Amino acid sequence: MIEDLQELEDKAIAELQEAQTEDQILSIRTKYLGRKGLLTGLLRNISQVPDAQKPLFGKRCNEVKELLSARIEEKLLYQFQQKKEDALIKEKIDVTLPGRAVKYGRIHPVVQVNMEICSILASYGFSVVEGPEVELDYYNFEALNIPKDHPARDMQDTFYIEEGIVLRTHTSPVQVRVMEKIKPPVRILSPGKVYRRDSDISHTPMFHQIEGLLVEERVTFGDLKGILTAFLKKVFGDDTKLRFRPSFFPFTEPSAEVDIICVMCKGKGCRVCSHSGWLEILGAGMVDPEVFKFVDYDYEKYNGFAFGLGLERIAMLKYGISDIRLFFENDNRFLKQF
Ligand code: FA5
Repeated sequence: MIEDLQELEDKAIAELQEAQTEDQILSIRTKYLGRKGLLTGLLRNISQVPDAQKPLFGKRCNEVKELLSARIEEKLLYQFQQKKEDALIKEKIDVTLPGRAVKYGRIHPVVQVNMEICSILASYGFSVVEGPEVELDYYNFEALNIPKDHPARDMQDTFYIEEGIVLRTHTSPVQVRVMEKIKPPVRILSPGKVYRRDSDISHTPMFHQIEGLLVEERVTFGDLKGILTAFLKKVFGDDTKLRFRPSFFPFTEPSAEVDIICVMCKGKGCRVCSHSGWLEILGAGMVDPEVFKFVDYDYEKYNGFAFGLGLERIAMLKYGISDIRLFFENDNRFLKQF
């Protein structure tokens, strides 16, 4: 029996040397050391060993078991390391390959124009304030001298949230909110989104305006004209042609609209300017004393002017863009030109 043990050990070691894969090693372990394995079988037959040899046989069995277990573990570890090394060689990364280029975003042209205009107006002493986009009917219309049945409400097709609450149709409600809070002198501008039921190549349902408001003593229409002309020449260049046209807004009196010569057709008339040669970019006027009454300003002492300009229109003119809707399509090929 002791000789059988030696033979078993030699065979197992030889088979282990031949084994190439993890599966082969594991099956050798089962064959010799498993519950129904050859070594376990020999041990089970210990009753057939003469009594005198039993301690030696038992000892040898344990030695063989320990030796085989150790060799099997060694071989498994070797196999595992070998596999890891093979994988490392196969998955080698070429660190000299150039990396993928990162695509940088650009500042949206409307945001660029907004920043430029705000910084020019800030240099005239105007400071930026913001107002809510979901607005009370009171601020959007009522306190701007546009009562419920006033025909001027039709000028701005309104999105209603519910009775008495609208998506603001212009930035002018910020005028009232500011005047409710502070006493003159006032010099503010308020950029932001506004909403109207309107859509064609020069109108979108959401667009951006900048509101300007100045209230002091002895302000004249000449001051308004002077500031707007100086500021528009800074934005569009000194030789830009602009015109002031008489207009009507319930919250300013007198009122005007300012047009810039259409950059697409240089004033000849085209689809973008509705064949007029001009594009309207802002509305303005002297603050109507009726509005001052709503905010408890002394309209005998103070007067002022206000203006509201359309940012997309300005960006269209500045960059020669023929369709306002391009600003909202988020096409990278369009946006990366600015
Ligand atoms: C107003 O919204 C007045 N609140 C402006 C104002 C302020 C007048 C203060 C007097 C005093 P108007 O509806 O004209 O006015 O709009 C002002 C500018 O917004 C227009 O000149 C135009 O440039 C732009 N605009 C108007 N509707 C749209 C639209 N649907 N899409 C893009 N731009 C528009």
